[in-house]
Amino acid sequence: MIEKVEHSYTSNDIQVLEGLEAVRKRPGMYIGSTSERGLHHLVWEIVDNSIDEALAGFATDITIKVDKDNIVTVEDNGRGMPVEKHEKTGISTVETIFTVLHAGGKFGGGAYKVSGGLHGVGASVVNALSEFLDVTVYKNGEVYNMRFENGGEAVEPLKKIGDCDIEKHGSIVSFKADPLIFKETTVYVHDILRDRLRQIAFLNKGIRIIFNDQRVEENKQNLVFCYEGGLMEYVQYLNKNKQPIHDKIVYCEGMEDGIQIEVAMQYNDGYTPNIYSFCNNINTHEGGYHEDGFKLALNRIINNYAKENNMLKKDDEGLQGDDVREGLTAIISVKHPDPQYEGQTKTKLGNSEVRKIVSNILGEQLERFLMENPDEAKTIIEKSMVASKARLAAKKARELTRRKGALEISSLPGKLADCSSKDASISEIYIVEGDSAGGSAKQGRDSKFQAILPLRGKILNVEKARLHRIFDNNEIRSMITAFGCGVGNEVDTSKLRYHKIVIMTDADVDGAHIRTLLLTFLYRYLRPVVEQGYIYIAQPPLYKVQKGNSARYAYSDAELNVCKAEMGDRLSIQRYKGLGEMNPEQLWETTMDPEFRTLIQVQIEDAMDADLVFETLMGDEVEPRRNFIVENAHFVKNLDI
Ligand code: 28F
Repeated sequence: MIEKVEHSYTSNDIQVLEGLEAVRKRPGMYIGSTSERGLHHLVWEIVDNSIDEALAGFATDITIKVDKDNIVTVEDNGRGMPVEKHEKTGISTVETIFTVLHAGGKFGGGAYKVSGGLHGVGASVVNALSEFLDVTVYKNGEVYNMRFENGGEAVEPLKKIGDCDIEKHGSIVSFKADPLIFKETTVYVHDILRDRLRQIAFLNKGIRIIFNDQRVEENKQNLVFCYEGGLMEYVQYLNKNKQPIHDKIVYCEGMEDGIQIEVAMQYNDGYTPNIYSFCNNINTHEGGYHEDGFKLALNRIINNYAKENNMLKKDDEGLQGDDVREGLTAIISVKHPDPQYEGQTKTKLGNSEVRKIVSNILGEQLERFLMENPDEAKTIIEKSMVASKARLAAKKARELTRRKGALEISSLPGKLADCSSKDASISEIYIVEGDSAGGSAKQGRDSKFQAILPLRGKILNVEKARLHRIFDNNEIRSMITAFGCGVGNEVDTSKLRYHKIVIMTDADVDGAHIRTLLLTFLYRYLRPVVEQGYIYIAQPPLYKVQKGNSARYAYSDAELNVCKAEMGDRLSIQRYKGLGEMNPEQLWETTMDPEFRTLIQVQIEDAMDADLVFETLMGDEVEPRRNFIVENAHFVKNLDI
């Protein structure tokens, strides 16, 4: 739990900065975008305030309700927002919170905002972008209410509307996103809300989060997320489709210089590490000093333990980072009063003091864990030693055969039909399933900017292979060389040779499987390329509908029905079973021509859920896999129509 805040906010803490018109003029500046993502941001802004109130020790329950009209209501049982007149603004504090930008955020006297999105801009932004916003406060036996309309205009000042039980206290905010601002959509996605609310609950143990979505079937309307075990339960959840190799989860927490840290970890029998870090409940995809501190401590303690227990020789070069992280699922969560975010997507924690704090606290507690749990210690060290041996053996084998590693290959793969342009920003590479489709694509393409790389059959399931083996796979080596941006820790997207990497597979189950294998590989080994939006999925048509000399293509069953309705009777309908059934012209027309094609940009909204998704698809569990292919694809989004 975060330190209880001794300082009580006074109404003076809010600084008056600028008006809400600025927000409506340039919403992207405040919430990133006005797409689906920006829309959800509204919810997170309000929920964050409730989370802060809970982390300050005053609220235990938070309810998020979405009704049939996509009106969102957030309620907490905290102290209730202050209702008295604010000294600087001369209006009530409630009104100030909802009409003055940058109200909220940091305050002196030891109180600080811990949760908060990348923008962390507060409730006034939500008000500015809402058709209406209604706030109710329960405090000191009294009920207050205020309503805003048309992007934050106060209907009337805050007023007392009644009395309540003296024991009741808290805040309720209802709002409706303004369709004039959110032109694409004002419909919330159940899965996005559910996944993030669950994650918030894992990251803040003990807080009860109730998600009430009135748009879904009645018996599924109420979800309650509350995890007394916090990160410990999070790790269990992430490992649920895997085979853990020890039961007891390593858990540690501590606080130094006002910085709170919490770590949980457990090894499974797989090879890939799954390490996720957070600062103030935000996923720090790009890592940073908390992750560095974690890695340092893990390395140091495991090596020390192995040497002290004579599992490693004293003069042995020891276990390396990759060895001790093989098959490790870990969550590192820090809460920092003044976080600095860096990196390309501002998701890298830049506070250098955090490294030492995490390394010290984790080091001490991990050491104790290993001493107190010799069986788990033995299992963990043995796994790292096997990884180390495999790494050394692979290295030796490579040296012996003098085979060059994937990174050192200088010439492009033979199967690649490259484009003539050297300008990466306009260049595209199609990864095509099978030689025959590859042939059509080569003939049909515009060779100025479109390159084709045919892959033969199924590519290696990297989820099931050790790091060093994946580079022996020809298809994977071809891709790495063609892309030109390196692999793994060395990825440099400025060297990417194509700014669109398009996966083009058949529209059947096998095609979906190959696509998943490719995405898994890209996600594991070229993550920045995925995160920065360079990966696309081509959409070949499912049907050709012909009547006399005129033909149309349908990309879904719904479109087929439209074609049928519009084109009348006596149609010949051809169902495409594979790309190979299209001739080069058809492939160009329907799937590759930038004027007409549909590309789906792969967006990993949340690396963690994507990982679960991949895990579900690729793991040993058969049942969850089938469910995914039909139901979920919300990490992909429509782009280029
Ligand atoms: C549904 C969304 O926004 N809950 C909130 C509080 C409680 C206090 C507070 C909020 C005062 C000067 C900012 C109460 N009593 N839920 C919420 N609960 N804000 S927002 O204070 C706001 C500060 O500027 C609160 C004593 N101290 C703080």
